[in-house]
Amino acid sequence: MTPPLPPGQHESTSFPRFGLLPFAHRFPSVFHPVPLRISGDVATPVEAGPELARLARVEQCSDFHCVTTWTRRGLRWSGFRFLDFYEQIVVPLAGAPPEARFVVLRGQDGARTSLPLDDLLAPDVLLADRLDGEPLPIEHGAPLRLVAPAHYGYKSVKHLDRIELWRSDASYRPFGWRFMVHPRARVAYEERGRWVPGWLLRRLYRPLIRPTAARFERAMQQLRDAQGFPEREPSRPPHAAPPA
Ligand SMILES: Nc1nc2c(c(=O)[nH]1)N[C@H]1C(S)=C(S)[C@@H](COP(=O)(O)O)O[C@H]1N2
Ligand SMILES: [Mo]
Repeated sequence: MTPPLPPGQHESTSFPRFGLLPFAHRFPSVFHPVPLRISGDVATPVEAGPELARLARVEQCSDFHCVTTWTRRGLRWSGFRFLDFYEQIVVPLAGAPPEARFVVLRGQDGARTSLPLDDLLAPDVLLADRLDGEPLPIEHGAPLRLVAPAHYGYKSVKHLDRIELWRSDASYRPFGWRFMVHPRARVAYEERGRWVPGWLLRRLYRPLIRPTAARFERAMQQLRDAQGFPEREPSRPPHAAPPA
């Protein structure tokens, strides 16, 4: 039996390309795997490229909950646990301080968000590069995205290329209106936004779903038309390690 949906969510039959409107027409500059830059309060800022591919690959089926109330159930992601990435790359290579508490995640399109480090170390948080048995499409965050199933979709940054570890959130400026951004955004607690209750945001957001999805799809179609995109690089597996 499928478990009930979280409070205020309804099941979507499609999985639309989605986000805040300013990002509809922004795309990553690089679609093939890019190194993940790790910086902030670390001893040595580093880039993780082939190191990522050496982590244990995991497959995971999870539901995806957008804050505007649509949920896409049973997406089959493949990638690497953030926990493994943290323990095997960030701590030893970048020298993350034991007091690091706060993580800023940035996408190639300029999108950014943050989460407490503890939330990211949950075993179901992935750095995903595949979806439903295929390389991650541009629509859904190529070449690499975060997948944090217990959090609203706006924490799952697409086109991820930078991660910053910080001791505090002192200098972080979230994108968008403050009321729309909850520091944790846990779906189970309906932490849709800050100050404004979840049940009220449901009503404000629902009418925006269709026009937003339509805008994102139009922008994607324009990119396909303009570039003959997306054309994948057939010979190159995502995050392939260089030949030994
Ligand atoms: N880089 C980037 N990441 C992003 C967004 C975005 O616009 N740009 N939108 C967020 C929001 S609000 C949602 S609901 C999901 C949508 O993911 P999808 O486009 O794969 O459905 O991505 C999140 N991550
Ligand atoms: Mo969203």
